[in-house]
Amino acid sequence: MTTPSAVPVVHAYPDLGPMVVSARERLPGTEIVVIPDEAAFAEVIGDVEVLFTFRPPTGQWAAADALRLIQMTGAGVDSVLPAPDLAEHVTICNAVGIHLPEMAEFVLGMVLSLHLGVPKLVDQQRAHDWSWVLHPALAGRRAVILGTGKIGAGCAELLRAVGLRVDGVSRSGSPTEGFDRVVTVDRRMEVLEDADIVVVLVPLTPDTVGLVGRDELAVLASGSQLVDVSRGGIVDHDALRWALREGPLAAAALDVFDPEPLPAHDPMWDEPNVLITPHIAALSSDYFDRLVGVLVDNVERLRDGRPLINVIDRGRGY
Ligand code: OXD
Repeated sequence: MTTPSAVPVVHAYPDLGPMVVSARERLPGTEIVVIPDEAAFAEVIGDVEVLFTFRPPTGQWAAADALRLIQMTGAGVDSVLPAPDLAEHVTICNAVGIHLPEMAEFVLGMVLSLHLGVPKLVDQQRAHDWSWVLHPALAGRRAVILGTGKIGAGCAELLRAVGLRVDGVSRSGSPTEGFDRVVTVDRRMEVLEDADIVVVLVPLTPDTVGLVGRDELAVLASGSQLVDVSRGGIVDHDALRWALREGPLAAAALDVFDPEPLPAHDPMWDEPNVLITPHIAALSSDYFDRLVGVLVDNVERLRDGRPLINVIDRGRGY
């Protein structure tokens, strides 16, 4: 390992535009260098001490001799992990803590939009069709949130505010404030059975790939809906199309895909009763400012030898 510098240089990959400008203003005395592309990444990785990034190139960590901190720009760290070639002493931090209230507002907005039949109403408007789309009250129905961390709890609070009962699924199954009931992942069928709304919020790890498949979708209540704001790969899209066409699902709002952007030929674009958004559930005009705040905080902590915030447990993957 090379000797760490007192004031680490921060490298941003790729060019994170206004965030770099803001980081320079808020970290006077710290050099912030932009790595524009993958070729440049390979050239400089040996000198990088702090990396500020969303999707870094893979397979190059063995050369990252000076690296101390990877500060991710979002909650998910699936674009880095697993990283067997990344030295153990490198800390990975995420940006959890800056997603609320906007992400919960987004989830509530999608739940209401699907419940009110907005995709169908928009189609009708385009066709100049004045037909009623009627729906029962949302209050009194039951939602299940897969993932009961900070963001899940924020979503639960808003869903409860419109009269929903909210159950949760988490790794530990521990009772969590804001949830009526929480079960472990292996008991998820107990809460999914007859659920009216499913919100997917778990991180993408080897354990969660395909977590929501045909079995999980088949037991939902007739006329149910699914909102996916997690990562592509957690909800099985073949199973989802089956559940929308032949199973109990009435509608879905999908913000995340694998790959992204969703390719133009993907059949999901044309699926009736599906709302597609371009991975924006957490984003608001304030997100980037808060994100720079997390970077600034962690760089100052690193410089002062204080504990970092939002440290990822590499074994768990979040
Ligand atoms: C995140 C995201 O990981 O927005 O935070 O996808």
